[in-house]
Amino acid sequence: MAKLLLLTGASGALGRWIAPALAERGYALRLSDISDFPDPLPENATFIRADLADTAAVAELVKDSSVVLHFGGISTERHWSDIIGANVVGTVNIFEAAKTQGQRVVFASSNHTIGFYPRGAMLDSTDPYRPDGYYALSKAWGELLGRMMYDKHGLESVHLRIGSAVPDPVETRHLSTWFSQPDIMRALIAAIEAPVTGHCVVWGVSANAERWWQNDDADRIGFVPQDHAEDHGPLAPETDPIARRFQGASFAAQDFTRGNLDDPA
Ligand code: NAI
Ligand code: 15L
Repeated sequence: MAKLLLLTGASGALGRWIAPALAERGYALRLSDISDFPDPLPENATFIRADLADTAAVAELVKDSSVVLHFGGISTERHWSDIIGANVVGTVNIFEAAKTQGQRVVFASSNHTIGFYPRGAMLDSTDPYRPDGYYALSKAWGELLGRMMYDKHGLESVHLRIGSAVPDPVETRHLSTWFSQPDIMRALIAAIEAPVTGHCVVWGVSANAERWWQNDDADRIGFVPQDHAEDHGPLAPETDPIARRFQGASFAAQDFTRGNLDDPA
């Protein structure tokens, strides 16, 4: 029988193309979001509207699924009080519900967990967090929650630290951060189908020549990216000097008030 995947954030930019792509590969889908799914439902898919901050509703969503793909939540920098409910409480609700039946969680984490590293710095997935805002902190929280859930309860999770998941690269930074749609599907299938994952952190980035990220747990799930941002060009340069300096770009630049950039890191 086909695996039943729960996909949160199904009505979002990524959810709307991940859902039909997973359906085409034969998975049964339980889609969920706080907003209605705007497209015709893919084959073998149902949709349940729910707020991730609603503990009981999330428990029902997760129940009897095979794997949870947790893509729901706020996906940009916002006031911390908005982020707490959807991203912090919401992600606890997902992991606590998964703990009951032992579903693996695939978490849509973000490059913004390390957004305050300078551009060009080559990072391993084990390098210390340098979150570039409250959104980024909520993603670091999700990764650490997964770490604790595995160490304490043996609950598996795969944390995809996604760079820029856009159909085509459109700015210079994307030469480093782009994550193509086919590569996202490769990563998701690997995360769903790997016999064992433990807790792992995998850079969600294509095989870009100028990528800044290396040495992660991709081998453990058998994910090999194949696409290259440099095949798409030329790309527009960014103008904001703060954004240009940091890996997290505009997220790092938002509400940036540190005066002297020459102070110690
Ligand atoms: P998006 O903002 O288009 O989709 C997120 C979805 O979550 C929306 O449909 C929204 O209605 C839903 N949502 C928000 N609050 C909710 C709540 N309280 N309860 C239930 N659903 C709620 O974002 P996108 O681009 O599709 O990203 C999907 C995931 O991947 C997000 O978690 C994002 O942080 C992560 N990600 C995306 C990247 C990208 O390049 N698109 C890069 C890094 C991470
Ligand atoms: C993210 O985490 C955001 O959700 C997405 O909208 C992009 O801005 C992406 O990072 C990025 O860094 O390009």
